[in-house]
Amino acid sequence: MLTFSQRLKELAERGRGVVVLTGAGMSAESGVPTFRGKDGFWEKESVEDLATPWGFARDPAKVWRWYDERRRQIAACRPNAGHLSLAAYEARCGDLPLVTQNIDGLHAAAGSRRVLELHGNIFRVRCERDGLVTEDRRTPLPVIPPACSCGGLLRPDVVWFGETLPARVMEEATAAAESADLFLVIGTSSVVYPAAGLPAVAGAAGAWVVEINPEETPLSDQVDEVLRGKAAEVLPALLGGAP
Ligand code: BV8
Repeated sequence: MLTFSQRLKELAERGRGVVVLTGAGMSAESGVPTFRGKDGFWEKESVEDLATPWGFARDPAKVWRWYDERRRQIAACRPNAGHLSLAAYEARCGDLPLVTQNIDGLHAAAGSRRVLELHGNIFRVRCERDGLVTEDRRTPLPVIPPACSCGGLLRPDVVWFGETLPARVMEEATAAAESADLFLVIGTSSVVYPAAGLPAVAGAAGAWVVEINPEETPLSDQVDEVLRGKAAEVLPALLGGAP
């Protein structure tokens, strides 16, 4: 049985100055595979080949086959009770900066409005030639690798290893962490930077930092409170469910 500290209950009840950071574990109960851990992507695939600009330059078709399969998987997934709880909580509180490392779009699909996508979105594509970014939800893709109308090669509009995060989004996420009273870290292994550095920014600025994860992570012994459970179970218990 999960228990919440008095401090957490009061901060969650107050509903002001709450900031959320999510990772792949947030979408696990929607059926989206995570990256690390049992059956994780990185168990079967090489990060270097699939989630880096040099891997894409070397073999764009191979990278696109991987993303096309992930797009197909994610297109069949729906927001879970955790996503819906966060969206309902934002509607009640009026504002909830929701920083996510996820590229699946499930927070927005659940109705969350202020979603800060640090690592981009798997249903957006960007032209390597003219930089044009467009939404593309075709699954499967008709041609691999897909081409822009200008003839340039399209790439997923996501942030790969070795690429910098969108500056404005990262600035907004950092500012939110710096002014948080309560910082919820949900479903992330906390190993990928700079996203994994945000809980320390929030803690240094005085936030009560809470990890929601069924497993231990490198962050576990640095936070103020650990809720050892699944996002779709803990969040409705802590923040209330969807209406
Ligand atoms: C950068 C998008 C500046 C693509 C991703 C060498 C060269 C260059 C950079 C580096 C380098 N060495 C290190 C770095 C920095 C690097 C980094 O941090 N590497 C790590 C691995 C050491 N970072 C970068 O490269 C970043 N850019 O630093 O730019 C720069 C530039 C040039 C040179 C130097 C520096 C860019 C990082 C972004 C990479 N893109 N994804 C795609 O998705 O296809 S990262 C990828 O990992 C996803 O975004 C994912 O979200 C992210 C983190 O993983 P998690 O979300 O935490 O998922 P994971 O599976 O790991 O964990 C799931 C967790 O959920 C687990 O803890 C599990 O217990 C829990 N869970 C499971 N079920 C549930 C649950 N929790 C709750 N409920 C459940 N039901």
